[in-house]
Amino acid sequence: MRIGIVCYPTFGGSGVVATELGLELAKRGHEIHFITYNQPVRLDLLSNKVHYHEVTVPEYPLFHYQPYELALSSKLVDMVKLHKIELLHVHYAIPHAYAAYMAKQMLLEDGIHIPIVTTLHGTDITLVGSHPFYKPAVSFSINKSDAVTAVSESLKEDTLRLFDIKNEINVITNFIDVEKYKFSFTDCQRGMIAPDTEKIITHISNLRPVKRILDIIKIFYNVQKEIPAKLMVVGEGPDKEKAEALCQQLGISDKVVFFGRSNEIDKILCFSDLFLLPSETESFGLAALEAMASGVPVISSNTGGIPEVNINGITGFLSDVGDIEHMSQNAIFILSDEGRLAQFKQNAKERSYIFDLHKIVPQYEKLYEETLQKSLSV
Ligand code: GMT
Repeated sequence: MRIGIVCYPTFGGSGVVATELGLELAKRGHEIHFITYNQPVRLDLLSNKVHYHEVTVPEYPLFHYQPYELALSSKLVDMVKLHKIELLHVHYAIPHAYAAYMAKQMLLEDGIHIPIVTTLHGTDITLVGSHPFYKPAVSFSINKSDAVTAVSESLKEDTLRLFDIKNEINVITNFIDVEKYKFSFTDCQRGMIAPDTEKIITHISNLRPVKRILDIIKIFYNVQKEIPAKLMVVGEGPDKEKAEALCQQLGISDKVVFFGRSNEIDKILCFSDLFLLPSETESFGLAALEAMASGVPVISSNTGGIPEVNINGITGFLSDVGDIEHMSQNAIFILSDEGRLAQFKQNAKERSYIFDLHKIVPQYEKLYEETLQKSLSV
C-alpha cells in the first residue's frame, strides 16, 4: 500500500509513534511518504520505501499568521497525485485531520478518493481540543475521517465525553520496538553518570507545564535525603529554567543533570533505576513505556492512559496528581531494597512486551485495509 503520513516532526510521542510506524510499515513492504514541515527527528533513514516531502509555507507580507493548514492541504493534494498515495494517516485531529479533509475534497474534484485515518494522541483532545474555541474543528475533523484511532481507552473515553463524535473510535495503543531495548551490559555506560553506590532516576519529556517538572524535582529532593542518587532530566521545554532554579534553591544542583534533547534515549534509560512521570494528564505515556522496555520501573500519576501502561505495585506505582509525598515514599520503597528493585525492573520489562510493535503495527495494517476496502466500495 502507498501511505502518506502526516505528523508533528518534533521531539514528542506522537511524532515518534508516527515515524516508527512508518519505518516498520516500510519494512513490511509498504511505500511510505512522510509529509511534514521538517524531517521527523527519528527519521534518519530514507530509502526507496521511505520518502520525505517537506511542507513549506510561502511568506507573504499580507499574512499576519502563516497559513500552514492551507500549505499542508495543497501539498497533500500534490503528493497524493504524484505518488499515487492510496491512504493518508494523519496524527492529530488539528490541524492535520482538518487539512487532510480539505485535501480530500480537492482531490474529489479530480475524481480521486483518498481515505483518511486519524490518530488522536492526547494533547489535541485533552488540552487543545477541549478548548471551546477549537471544539467545532476537532469534532468536524474526527467525524469526517474515514477511520479514527486513539492511543488508549482513556483517550477514547475523553474524546467521546468532550466531543460530539459520530464515528467509531478504535483503540490502537502506542508501541515500542522491544528489540531496540535489548542492549548488552557493556553498551551501558552507567559509570559516566554516577558511581555504583548511587541510584539513577530519570525523567524524559518536553518539559511543558503538563509534565509537572517541579514535582519531579521535589520527589527527587525527598528521595536523595534517604538514598544516594542522581536525577537525569532529558529534554527541553518551557519549565526547564524553573526546574533549574528549584534545584539551586533546594541545594541539589550537583545531583541533577539537565541533558537537553536526545535521540538516544535507550542509551540513557539503560542505566536508569527509576523513571518519574507525575504528569497532570497523559493520554498514554510513551516515555514511561520506553523506560519500562529498558527495565526501568515507573513512579507516575494515575491520570489518563498511564494506568493502562504502568501497573500499580507491579511495574511501579501510581499516585494522585500532585501527591509528591506518596510518590516519594513509593520511589524510596522500590530503590531501598536491591531484590525488590530487581523484581520491579523485570516486571517493567515483561509488561512492555505486550506493546511490541510486531503486535501493534498489524492492527494499523488491518485498519488501513478495511478502510481502503470500504472507501472503494462507496
Ligand atoms: O506529551 C507531550 O507533551 C507530547 C505529546 C505529543 O503530541 O507527542 O504526547 C502525547 O502523545 C503521546 C503519543 O501518543 C502520548 O504518549 C502522550 O501521553 C501524549 N501526551 C499527553 O497526553 C500530554
